[in-house]
Amino acid sequence: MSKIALITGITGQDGSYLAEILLEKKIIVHGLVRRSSLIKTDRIDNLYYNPKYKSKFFLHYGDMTDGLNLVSLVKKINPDYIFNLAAQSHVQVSFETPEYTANADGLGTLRLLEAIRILSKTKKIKFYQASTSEMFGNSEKSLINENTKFEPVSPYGSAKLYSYWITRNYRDAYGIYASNGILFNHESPRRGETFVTRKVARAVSEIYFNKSKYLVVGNLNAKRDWGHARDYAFGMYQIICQKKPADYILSTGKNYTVRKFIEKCFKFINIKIVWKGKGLKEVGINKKNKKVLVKVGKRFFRPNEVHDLRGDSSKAKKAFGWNPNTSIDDLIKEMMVEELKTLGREN
Ligand code: NAP
Ligand code: G4F
Repeated sequence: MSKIALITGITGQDGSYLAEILLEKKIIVHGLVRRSSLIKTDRIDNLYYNPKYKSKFFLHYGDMTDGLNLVSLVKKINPDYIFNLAAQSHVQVSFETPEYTANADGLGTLRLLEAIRILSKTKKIKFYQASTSEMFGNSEKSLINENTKFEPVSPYGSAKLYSYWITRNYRDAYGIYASNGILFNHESPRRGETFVTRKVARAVSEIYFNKSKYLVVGNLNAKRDWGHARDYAFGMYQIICQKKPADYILSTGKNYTVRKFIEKCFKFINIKIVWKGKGLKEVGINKKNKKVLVKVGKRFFRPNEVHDLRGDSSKAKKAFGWNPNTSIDDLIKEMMVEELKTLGREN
């Protein structure tokens, strides 16, 4: 008998990669999709309309803020695995919608865990929670591991920390197989367009095609540990395959500033950026023709910021051999090639 998985957040970046991996592993995949006035299944249409997966891939309307809906879906689908990836996942937006973020990202997890408990599935269903490096805030200046203190500095980080703990609580109290993957930033051509890597790749490609004059960003000096979403989705699958539930960090162990990421994307189109000025007046200039290609905009700064994130994933490496296979340069290459291809087609 094939195993059955339910993925919340299946229409997102990670959900789409995870669905591909599970289907390849012959697992039947059910996904939770929010109803909206526009159809937003672009990232999974290749699976949904693939005849190969006709009786293996199913979508259901639902929402993390609707507990009755979650209980009835868990009952109907009767999954072996639940991957809880659904979230309002944008940190800056969480400052503007803190209550909604707490509801979807925090209480949503509780609703799913309660569904497992109420339906007496505590011995059947394995649960994966999409936890985040954002929960650490600025508590550690060097390498972060599973024992590092949590000190979130955003409504998003705080809501996710509640989910992290409620996952552990249900594991300890009810014996549910429930694990946290504490993932550092991971990107891809499928990344949402308002996250910094995709925004930069897109803007640099637009500049290449003369569709845009310059890029406007916020904090150039924030450092992130950026990996590839495909590698991290495989790590999620590996985490849920372990004999015993536990919490694991997935990260590359290397980090770069937003500034460096921008320089690397411009380098891909043979432009060298030099920086001039300070703070909001700082600009990135094309060394060759002195044109301003990067500006700093106040609106992209957050009320509070995580300055520096770098993770130690040695626990995952030791337990199941997980490795972030994609270097930052290969990640940028893939994102830039995809962006240039898409814009080239539109030209
Ligand atoms: P994403 O692209 O923003 O996808 C989020 C998904 O959640 C989308 O499918 C979205 O649906 C869905 N969703 C949002 N609110 C919902 C609600 N109320 N009910 C049902 N579904 C809802 O995020 P991602 O990058 O794939 O990340 C996946 C998960 O990992 C998230 O929980 C995120 O917080 C966490 N995480 C991400 C990273 C990272 O670097 N990517 C790092 C650590 C943790 P729509 O398509 O309808 O918007
Ligand atoms: O790409 P970002 O918006 O990602 P952020 O805030 O690190 O959050 C992502 O990673 C978390 C894991 O640590 C996930 F949990 C979360 O769901 C999400 O996937 O911003 C990265 C950095 C920040 O320091 C931000 O201030 O880039 C800085 N930044 C500078 N200019 C910008 C911009 N971020 C965005 N989104 N847009 C800018 O123009």
